[in-house]
Amino acid sequence: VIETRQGAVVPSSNGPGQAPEIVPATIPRFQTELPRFFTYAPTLTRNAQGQVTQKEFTVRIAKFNEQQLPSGFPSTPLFGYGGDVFVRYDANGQPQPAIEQTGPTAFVRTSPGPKFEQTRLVPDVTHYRNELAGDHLGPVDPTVDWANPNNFPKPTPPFAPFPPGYPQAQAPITHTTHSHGLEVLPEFDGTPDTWFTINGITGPEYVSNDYSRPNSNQAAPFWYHDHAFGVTRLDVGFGLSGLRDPARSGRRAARSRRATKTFWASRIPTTGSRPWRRSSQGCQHQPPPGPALGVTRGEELRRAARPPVQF
Ligand SMILES: [Cu+2]
Repeated sequence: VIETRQGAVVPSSNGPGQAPEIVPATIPRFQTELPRFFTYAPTLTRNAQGQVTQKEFTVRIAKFNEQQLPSGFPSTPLFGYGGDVFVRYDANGQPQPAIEQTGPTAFVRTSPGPKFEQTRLVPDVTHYRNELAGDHLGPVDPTVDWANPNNFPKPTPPFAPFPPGYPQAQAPITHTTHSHGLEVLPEFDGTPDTWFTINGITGPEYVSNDYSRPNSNQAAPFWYHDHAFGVTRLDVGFGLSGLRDPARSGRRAARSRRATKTFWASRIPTTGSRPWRRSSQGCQHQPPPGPALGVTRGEELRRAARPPVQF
């Protein structure tokens, strides 16, 4: 017997404008299936032979609300990755994740974010758009070294409690997306000082928020997450993470399910060597895998430039 005491929401004792508090033990467990991930729908560039030579994504990061607690409870204010994704429509007309990368697309924003499904050695260009307007929802701590877009002096004791904390720290919200585990150029890796804000303030190592990446890794699930300096814990906690799947195969559905489980388990093992890959262009033989670790940046890029062999 599952005891449900839905709606056990009490007004916040933190004052007006603050989130209501819910006694954790009153939230019924095992009420909702883990969601499948949507997959970003890229714009494809093809060569004269019709082979895909580049995938282009636009990813919009913004505040939104999502039903993360069981139905009957309030939705949760979050930060989320959004973009055009492949969908199928259920009987209620609601978009659901599509397995095949064809058919209708729609804009969705989810947390965790939609999944990048990528083809090894097909580079991508991803346009990250920081649309996080207004104040951060969590307590930005300006007493640590952090992005500090307003460049205001580090506070000294006695420190202001949160809420309201320090208004100069709560807005604008800094963001950069790190692609965890991918071989990429450092300026397109979302390292902490590459952050940017909705109003054009940028970190000291910012180069561009249009990232290009070679996708040279062996087939494996990877993940992406916010990495802004000093606020990563808050931004990821508020929802900014998602999954990357850099190899397509004929067994896409099985792999998608496996990758989803892997992500939810917060464990990102490699899937090992995969010398064969079936694609819409037929079988492609992969260049021999090199060591996963210890390769130089130059070697990574040479590998990235090496085309797959068609036969
Ligand atoms: Cu990471």
